[in-house]
Amino acid sequence: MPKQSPQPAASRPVDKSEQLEAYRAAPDGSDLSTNQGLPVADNQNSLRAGTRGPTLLEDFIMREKITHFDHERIPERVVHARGAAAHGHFQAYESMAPYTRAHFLSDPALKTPVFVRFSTVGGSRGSADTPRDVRGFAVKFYTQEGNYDIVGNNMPVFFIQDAIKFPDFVHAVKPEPHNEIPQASSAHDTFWDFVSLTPESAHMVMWLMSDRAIPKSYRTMEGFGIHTFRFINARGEGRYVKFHWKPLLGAHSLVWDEAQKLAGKDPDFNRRDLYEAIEAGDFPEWELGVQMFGDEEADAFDFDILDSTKLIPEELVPVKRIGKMTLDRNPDNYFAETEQVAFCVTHLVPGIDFTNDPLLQGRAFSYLDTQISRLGGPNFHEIPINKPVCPFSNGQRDGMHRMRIDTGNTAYDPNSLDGGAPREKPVERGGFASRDERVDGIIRRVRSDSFGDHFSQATLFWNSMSPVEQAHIVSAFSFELAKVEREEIRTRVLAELLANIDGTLASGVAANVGLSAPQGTHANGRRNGHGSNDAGKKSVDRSPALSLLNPEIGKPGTRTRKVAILAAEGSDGAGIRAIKSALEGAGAKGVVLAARLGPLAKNGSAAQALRAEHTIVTMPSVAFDAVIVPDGPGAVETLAKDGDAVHFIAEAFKHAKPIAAIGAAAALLAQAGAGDSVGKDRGVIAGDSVAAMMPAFLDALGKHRAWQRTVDQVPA
Ligand code: HDE
Repeated sequence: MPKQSPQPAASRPVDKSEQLEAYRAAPDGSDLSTNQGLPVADNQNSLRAGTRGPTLLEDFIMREKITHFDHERIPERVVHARGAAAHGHFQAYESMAPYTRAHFLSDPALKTPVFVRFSTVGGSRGSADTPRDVRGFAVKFYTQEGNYDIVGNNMPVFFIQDAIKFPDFVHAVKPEPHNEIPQASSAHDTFWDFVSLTPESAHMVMWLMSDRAIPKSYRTMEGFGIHTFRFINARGEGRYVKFHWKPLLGAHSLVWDEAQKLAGKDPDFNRRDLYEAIEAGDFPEWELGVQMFGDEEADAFDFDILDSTKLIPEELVPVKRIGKMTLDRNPDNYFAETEQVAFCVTHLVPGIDFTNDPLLQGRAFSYLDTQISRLGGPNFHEIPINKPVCPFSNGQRDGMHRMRIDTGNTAYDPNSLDGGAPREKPVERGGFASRDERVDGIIRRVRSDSFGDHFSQATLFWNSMSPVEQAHIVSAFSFELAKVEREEIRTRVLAELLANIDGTLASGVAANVGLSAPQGTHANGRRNGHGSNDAGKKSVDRSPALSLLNPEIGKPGTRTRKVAILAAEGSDGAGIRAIKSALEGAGAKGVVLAARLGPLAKNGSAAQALRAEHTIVTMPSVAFDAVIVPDGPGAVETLAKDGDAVHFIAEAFKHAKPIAAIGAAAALLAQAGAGDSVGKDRGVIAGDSVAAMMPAFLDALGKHRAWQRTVDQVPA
């Protein structure tokens, strides 16, 4: 018998970047070769019989190259196909040991590497970043006890309560099967058909029609684990937990017209923003928050904590911020990392466990299963981006693309030949144990009565919105339903969903889609009746934490804002410099745009050294947070005659963005239809000098948008 060799697993935890280093291949000036290392002398011509003759099958060099190319694609994710990702780390603020034995949450000195993938849900891999959609927010923690994934979204609830409905929901929202239209949009018959027949979707549909569905940036999105999970401490004591990610820049959204235009003008808008922010050293940061509660509190809520169509209002259980995640490194290779990363809700660490949420239970099956077809077999954990940084060892062997060369001849447990290794690790020494939970019941297909209230929280969401956000929700429903071809579906959405949520919402949308406002069937699917609070159950009528206009959520701030400076030959160079430095001082960035690239003046003036960094048509107003037009002899006249420049300002006005003009440039405000708003606290500022205009401009910039502006009459 050959001598037994030790298990080959790494013997110590490693840094994730250090681990990936072993796989990185930078161009090193080496000679061109085949995958077998054969040096290639001619990469321009295939092997031919005669100069004008047929190509020979014998040309194995060409065949290897084309065969590899033919297989360059893997199946895209069935949902969340379009995404962008980044590396970073997580650090706890304090030890969470009283609540969970998860090691990565136990020590504030510990930096745990993370890889985070943001995504849209409905669109295919090549679709745009900004459709109205849910965003995925999936975090992989490479902990020293194995990989832990929080596979969440940017909304705290979901469309359905039971995993068995997921294929139905996804088939309804995806492009229709007969013509594969529309791409990345819920504005079509099958989606609204399904949700109008599925009252449990009411709450999530409200989120989808809200501004949360068009985030300005991945960096300004909240994230949610959605389901109720469980923390378990070293004494085996459990409590429920909901996970939240709170962006330090605050949560901000686009406006719908802007989102649609971006889908054409810069389909990579969110992905580019994430990439560029990290390259610029503006590292995105989120705090991890937890809502923790016990069985008694869970029983006191007027909803079931196992129902993923419900959230726990922060006013009932506050969010405790327990640590910070910073994303500080872009992937080296999109395919190797962002495409091949495999998140699974079953990637747990000791101290964190599931609950019986029927949606989560189904997910616990789905994620591993999907990776097997997407990544071609059961060994996807060996792909560098998926590989744990801690040692791992077991008797699993072989399969497609096995990388690890297991030596020795024991792939079974128990064994005596390899000294019994690898051995189980008892719970006391850190082994994972599933929760102890008593379950009594009859096996049957059933939905708990406690899941029956489908409308109270949809109404809560509506009531928690500011008037501006409510107006956006009415517009969003109206837009989507106006795209629904069948009137009976529109009617059903109004009667079965909206009228049961709020009468003003229903009548507002009905008027826009040419239907009369129906009466709701309130008794159906609302447990307590609107706003009431019977049976001593805990609930709230409003949750300020749900509104983006709450300064705690949509935090004011100028950091990393991008401001267009519209210039032309003759623009005041000193003024532009002053604008740029004032913006930099506020952590924002000014970008000079003109009709043409290059110097802004022929000679002599201060503007000569200034160059247009982009042209007005390649960087449209939708790509910026705000716009400033500097003064300058001749420049203002040039801009006034440039339709693209005037449209730029008008569009920024339409999208409620801060606008400032200096000196004679104020005339452009009037030309763009923004003149009446000057000096009326509507984010339109005119000043004689940069110094005079800047404080009011920065204040408006920090507030994200000037919602107090009326823009309905402004052409889009
Ligand atoms: Fe997913 N989901 N999902 N999902 N999900 C996938 O896994 C699934 C659900 C979420 O960036 C798939 O690797 C089922 C809720 C994110 O790679 C698949 C159900 C939430 C991502 C899958 C749900 C999510 C996925 C497709 C109902 C928020 C992207 C490709 C029971 C908490 C992760 C893949 C990434 C991806 C199944 C519902 C979030 C098919 C069956 C609820 C962020 O396994």
